[in-house]
Amino acid sequence: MQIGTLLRSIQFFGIADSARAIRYAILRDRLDRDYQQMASKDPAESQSPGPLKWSREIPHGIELQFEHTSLELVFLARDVLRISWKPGELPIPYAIIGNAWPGDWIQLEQGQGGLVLKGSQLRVEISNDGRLKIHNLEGSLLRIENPPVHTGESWEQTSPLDPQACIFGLGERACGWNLRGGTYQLWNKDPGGSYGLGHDPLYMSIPVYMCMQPQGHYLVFYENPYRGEITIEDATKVQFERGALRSYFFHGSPEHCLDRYTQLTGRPPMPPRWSLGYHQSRWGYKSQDDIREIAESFKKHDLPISAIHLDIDYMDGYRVFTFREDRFGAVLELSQSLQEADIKLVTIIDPGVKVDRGYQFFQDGLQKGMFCTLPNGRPMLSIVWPGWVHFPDFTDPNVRTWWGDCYPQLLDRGVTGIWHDMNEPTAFAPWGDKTFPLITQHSFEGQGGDHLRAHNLYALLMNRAGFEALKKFKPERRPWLLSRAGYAGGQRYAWNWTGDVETSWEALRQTVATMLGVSLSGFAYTGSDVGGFSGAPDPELYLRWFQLGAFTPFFRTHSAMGTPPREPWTFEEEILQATRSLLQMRYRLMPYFYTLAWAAHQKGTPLLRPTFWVDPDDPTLWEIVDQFFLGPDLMLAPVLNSGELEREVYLPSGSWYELWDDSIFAGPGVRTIPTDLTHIPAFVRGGAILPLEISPTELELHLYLPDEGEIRGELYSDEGDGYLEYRLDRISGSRQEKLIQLTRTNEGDYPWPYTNTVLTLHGAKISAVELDGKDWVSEETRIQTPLFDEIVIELA
Ligand code: MIG
Repeated sequence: MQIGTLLRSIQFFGIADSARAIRYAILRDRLDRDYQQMASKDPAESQSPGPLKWSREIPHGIELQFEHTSLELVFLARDVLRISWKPGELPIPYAIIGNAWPGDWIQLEQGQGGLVLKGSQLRVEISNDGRLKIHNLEGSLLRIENPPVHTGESWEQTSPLDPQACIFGLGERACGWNLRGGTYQLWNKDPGGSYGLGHDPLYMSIPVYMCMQPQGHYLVFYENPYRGEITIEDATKVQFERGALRSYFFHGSPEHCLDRYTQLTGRPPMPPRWSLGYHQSRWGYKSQDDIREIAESFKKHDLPISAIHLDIDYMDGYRVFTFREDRFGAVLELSQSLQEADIKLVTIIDPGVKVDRGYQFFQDGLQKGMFCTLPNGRPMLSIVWPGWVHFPDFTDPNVRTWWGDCYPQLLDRGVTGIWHDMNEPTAFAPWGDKTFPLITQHSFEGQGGDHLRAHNLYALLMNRAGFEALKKFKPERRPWLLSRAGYAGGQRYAWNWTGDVETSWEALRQTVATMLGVSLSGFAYTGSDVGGFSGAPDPELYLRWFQLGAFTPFFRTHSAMGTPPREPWTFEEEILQATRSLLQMRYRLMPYFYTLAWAAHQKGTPLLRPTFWVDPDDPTLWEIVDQFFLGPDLMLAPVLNSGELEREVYLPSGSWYELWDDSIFAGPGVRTIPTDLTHIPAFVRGGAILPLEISPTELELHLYLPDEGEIRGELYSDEGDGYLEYRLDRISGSRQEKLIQLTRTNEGDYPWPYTNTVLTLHGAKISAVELDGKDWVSEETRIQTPLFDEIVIELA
C-alpha cells in the first residue's frame, strides 16, 4: 500500500471514506483474482497464423484462411486499408461513424511465396505465413507487419520500423514527443494527485499513431478497445488482451491522414464561439458569491473572459445533478447576471452516483437497472467523491438516455457547458488499479461484456450521452463538452484537456508535446491547466504558461483545492498587465481561431500542428517540439525555461513577421530571438492575411507581405452558435515586386458582420490603391475598405 496516497486521501476525504476505499480495494482485488483464474483455465499456446490454406476474393479485398488464424484485407478507399485478424470478436463500432468511401478496385496476383493484392495506390504482399508488406505504387515499402501471434485470447504483432522513422500520437502521453524508445499502456487512467514527465498511461489513450519516415508517411489505428500495450523501439510491438486484431492503415501527408481518419471516426463539430475565449476555473470556489466576485474582478481589471467553471463543490454532497442549496441555491440568478456580461457557466459532472436512499436519481437508477453490475446481478459498489457510488453503464442505450435526461437540471439553472471528469473511469483505491473490477458487467447494447472490454470506451460513451442530451434539450445551441478521458472518435463529442499536470517547468515543456500528440490523435481541441494543476507557480512560470494557453485551443486557468489563488490580479502589476494584453490578443484573434474551428470541422485538421506540418518530407523538422503552429499562419515559440532571455527558433522558408513588434526574419534557418518576459515569441507567415477583430463590428485584415508570390487568407463567420447561415470569405492573390493583387470570393449567405474593415499592410508602404476598378484613398499602410471583390495595391 502506498502510505502517502493513503494519508493524502484521509486528509481530503476523511477517515470513514478512506476506510471504505480500503474495503473497495480489497473487494476489487478478490474479484480481479477470480477473474484472472477464470481466464487462465487452460494454459494457452501461442499461435502464429501457420501456413495459408485458402484465400478468396471479396468486395474490394481478400479473405485468407491460415491454419490457425484468418485474415481479411479490404481497401476501404484507394489509400485506406482495413486489416482484420481473427479469432476474436469484432468491436461494436463505437469509434466509427461509417464512411462514404467507394472502396477501391483490386487485382490479385500470385507472387513469390504468397499473394499480391493491388489497388490503385497501394500494393500489399501477403506471404504464405501471414506477413504483410505494404508498398506504394512507386514501389517504396511503407510498412511491414509480421505475422501476428495469438495466445489464448490475446494478440501481439510487431512491425519493424525504418531507423529514421518517428512515431507520434497514442492519445495523451507525457513521454516526450517522438514515442520511439518507450512502452505505453493502452488503458485510460487517472494518474492520481498529479503527473509529470514520464507518467504513463494518462486519462486518454488512443491506439492511433502517425509514422513519419523518408519513404512516405502513414497513420495506423487499431480498432480494439481492450487493454493493451505498445512498445516502440526498432519495431512497434502492439498487444491487446482480447478481441479481433483490427487495424486501419492510412497513407499520405499528416494532414491527409487526419482527414481520412476523421472521415472514419468523425469530425469535431463546430463549437460555440464563446468556448474559444478564456475560461477561469479552480477547485475551491466555494459559493455563488465567490463566482460573482471573480466575474466582477475580471471586469474591474479589464480582463476579457468567456466562461467560469464550477468544480465539484457546487453539488450537494457530490450528488450528481444537484446543487448545494446553501451556497449555490441561486445559480440561476448568477448565470443570468453572468450572461449579461457574456460569461457562460460550466459545471463539472462525474459519473459516480451516490448510494443514498433519500436521493431520487440514485433510487431511480437502482430501480431501472441503470448501473454496472457484478456477475451476481447486483450493482457494482464503488467509491469516489460522494462516498459509496454505483456507476451508470453507458454501454447501454437506455442508460445513455436516462443519464442525458438529467442534463436539464443543469441547463435549467443557466449552465451552458458541461465538464466530464473521472470518466476513465476512476474509483478511489489506496493501491492497485483505481478503476472497476474487471469482472464488472456491461450491457454493450444487449450483447454483454466485461470491464476489460468497456473500460477504454467508458468516457466515449458518457460523452456521447452528454452530447446527445445537449442536442436534445438545447437543439438551437451547439453542445460544448469538456472531457478528461476519451477514446478514438471522442472528438465528435468533447474537447480534451490534459488533466492534473504538475506545476513545474518540466511539466510546461512536456505539455507542448502532450497537446501536439493529442492533436495528431484526431482531437482538434486540447489545452492544459494554466500554471499547472497541483502547485503554486511563481509569477514567471504562471505567465509563461498563460502565454502558451493564449495560443492553445482550450484556454483555461485551473488548479487544485488548496493551491493559492492565481487569478491574474493576484500577481504583481507587470504580470497582470501582460495577461491583459494576452487576453486582448486572444480575443482579437477570435476570427482566426473560429476559421480554424471551421477547418477542423470540415477536414479534421487540428488547430495545433507540429512544425513538420509545413514540410512533412523534411526530416529535420520531425522532432522539433519546442515550437508549433496554430493554424497555417501563426508559429509559436513559447518560452519553456526559467530565466530564459533568448531562444533559438527554426524558421521555415519564406519571410516571418514577429507578431508583437513586426520585425521581419527570413527563413529557412535558425535564429536567436529575444524572449522578453511579457511576450511569447510568435511569427506570422509572410503571405498570410490574419483577421483580427477589434470590436464586434470592426475587423482588421493584416496582410503580411511575402517577398514575392502567393498571398492567401480565409475568414469564417456566423452567428457564433446554432445552425443557421454561415459565410466563408477567401482572399487570394499574389505579390509581384511592387504590385499586389487580391481577389475575394465567398460562399454562404450569412451577411458580412463588420461595418468597418481595414486592410493593414506589413512589410511595405502603399503608394496607390484601386478597389473594384476605382481609385481609392489610403493611409501609409492602412486602407479602409468596403467588401471588395478585387483590390490592386501599388507599393511605394
Ligand atoms: O479527484 O473535481 O482533473 O480538474 O479539479 C480529483 C476535482 C477530481 C480531477 C480533475 C480536476 C478537478 C478535480 N478532479
